[in-house]
Amino acid sequence: MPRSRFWVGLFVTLVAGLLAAAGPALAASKHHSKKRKIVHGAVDTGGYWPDSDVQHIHLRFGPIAISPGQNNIRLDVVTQKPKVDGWIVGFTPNLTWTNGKVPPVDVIHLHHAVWLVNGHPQFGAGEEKTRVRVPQGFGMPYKTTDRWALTYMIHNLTPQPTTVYLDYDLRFIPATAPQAQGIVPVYQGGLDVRGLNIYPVFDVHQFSGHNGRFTYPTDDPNAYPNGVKLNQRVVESDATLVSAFVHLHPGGLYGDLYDTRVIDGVPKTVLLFRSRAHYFEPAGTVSWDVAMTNTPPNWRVAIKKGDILSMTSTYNSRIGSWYEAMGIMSALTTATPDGGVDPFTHNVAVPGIVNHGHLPENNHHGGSGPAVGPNPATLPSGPLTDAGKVPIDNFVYGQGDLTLGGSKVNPPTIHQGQSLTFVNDDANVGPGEWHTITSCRAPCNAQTGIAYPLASAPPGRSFDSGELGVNGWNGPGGPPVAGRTTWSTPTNLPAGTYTYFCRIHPFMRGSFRVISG
Ligand SMILES: [Cu+2]
Repeated sequence: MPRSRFWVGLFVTLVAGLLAAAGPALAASKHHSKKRKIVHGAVDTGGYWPDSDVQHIHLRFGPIAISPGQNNIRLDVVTQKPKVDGWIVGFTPNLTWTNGKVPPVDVIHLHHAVWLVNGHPQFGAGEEKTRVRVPQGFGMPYKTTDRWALTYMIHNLTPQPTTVYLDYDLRFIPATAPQAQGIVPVYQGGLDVRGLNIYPVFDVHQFSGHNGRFTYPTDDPNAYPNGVKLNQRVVESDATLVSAFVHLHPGGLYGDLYDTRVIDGVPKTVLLFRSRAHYFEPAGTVSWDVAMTNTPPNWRVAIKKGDILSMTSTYNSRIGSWYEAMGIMSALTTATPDGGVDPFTHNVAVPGIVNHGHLPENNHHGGSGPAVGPNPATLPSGPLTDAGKVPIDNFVYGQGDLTLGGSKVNPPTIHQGQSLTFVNDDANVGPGEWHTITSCRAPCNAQTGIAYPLASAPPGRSFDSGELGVNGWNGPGGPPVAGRTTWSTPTNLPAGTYTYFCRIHPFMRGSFRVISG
């Protein structure tokens, strides 16, 4: 990325942090009281570590060979680490080709990557590429003997193989540096609405929830069937929270961090922070052209032993369905109390700071330009195939694919009450080429991009097959695959022409038709 934008972003972040410091609710950590100074009548509680105090270490994990259409989950040991003990005070993830350029997000997509340190999630990255900045005075302890691993899912939206690296820029302070003196250690105490899980996802169905918004787990009565609330954890000892932000997927609006404490025998819950999705995407809340908000650098919240921290994540359910969505909260916390505001006496849920600006890899939005094929509604009916099968071979739906010529483009046709069965013959190619049949609003034939097509369809006409494949993570049936290679259309679809796409490879489009009688 151009350095100038980085500096502008950092400057905006710092200014926003100073503005936020004017709020009365935020108190300095006692450890850094010597850094206090008066700014416009308010207490300046400090910002991020200045550039002059930190080393910039650029690391690359890879090369990672990406097969055609890949969408699998992998776990690897990471040897690309700092060479000396010290403190990590910043982390900026990216995904690059071997030449260092960043692939467009509609070509190669970083679904997620989580860096595990000694078995615990420490850093994460999604396509929103949130940059972690640790407030000045704090740091994540690092030892050369720490064992690093990476679990990641990189998604090739094309049928061409490629090679990429996961890049990460560390802001680092060696243990021997003078500014390392007195650093207060902070640790990742994050939350996930699906708990600690190799593939923590849930589905958001269009029109679910309330008033066009669906909050997980609140709006899903079956979120935790055995009663264990995966979205919360009990605080084990008094501590201070110093940073928080959330990871969402397109469609996501915000993630909330709450604290519940029993006060005078009555449990009370307060919002600690709402991390909002700030979309640059012209089409709205629908793509990875987004940045999250993170807490200002002077945000300090005193939490107590026995508190219950919890989170929810909220999606826009008016505009589409969001399959395999996520809600993950990063929260840095001290091990022992280091000051901070009591959230039950003061509001700490201050507005966040937009983490970065628009990224050029999100420039291709789609939805216009030359159509990938004809409008299926205008096509004559294809073969009448009640209980028939449509094979999927080499990224093409065998009948009704919008890219096919001749009569093969015509929608396979069934009678109402019957169903058409799709069979993914690519499921076992390489590490697996997994496809979906997902309804999209007709005609669904515009150009592919990060914002098109969307999993939207009129009420009663939506469907999704899941990822058709059998060998997922850890063998048969593991995530993200559905554990089967076939899917049959619902038998209750009203008469009409149905358009669909593959969520994994959105250039794949097709249609089928239901007729009455
Ligand atoms: Cu596909």
